[in-house]
Amino acid sequence: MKRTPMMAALAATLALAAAPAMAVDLSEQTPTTVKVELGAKGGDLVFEPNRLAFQAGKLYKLVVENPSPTKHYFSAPRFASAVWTRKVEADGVEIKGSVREIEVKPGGEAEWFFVPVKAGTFHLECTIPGHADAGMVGTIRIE
Ligand SMILES: [Cu+2]
Repeated sequence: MKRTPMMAALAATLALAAAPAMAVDLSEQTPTTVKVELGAKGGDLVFEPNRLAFQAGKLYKLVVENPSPTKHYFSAPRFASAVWTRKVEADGVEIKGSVREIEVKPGGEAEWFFVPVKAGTFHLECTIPGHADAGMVGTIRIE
């Protein structure tokens, strides 16, 4: 059978459609950077922002900063188990594997690289006694 231009175009389209599935490596995407602050300079016990949203399947770099005078935790265990963690970087150290919560000292910063894998709404809080009650809570959504 003679190969018509239409068939060639169809073959090219099928090859294009198949290519992403064959080449996919979600961990090698360019990350989307999202920043969250733990506490405020003046000492307010808040997450800024206190609502975060991510899309499943995309690579993120979550920059967790602490501009406040005391240490805080970014604690969201259910969220942590709904993402695939590539690594966490802090102070020249790189940690691979799953993460449950991140402690950030005053003036400190950590970078959490992950790909959300499960949709849902998750609770975020600082686990230092009294901080969640004072308002250090948030919501994370994966869509
Ligand atoms: Cu706190």
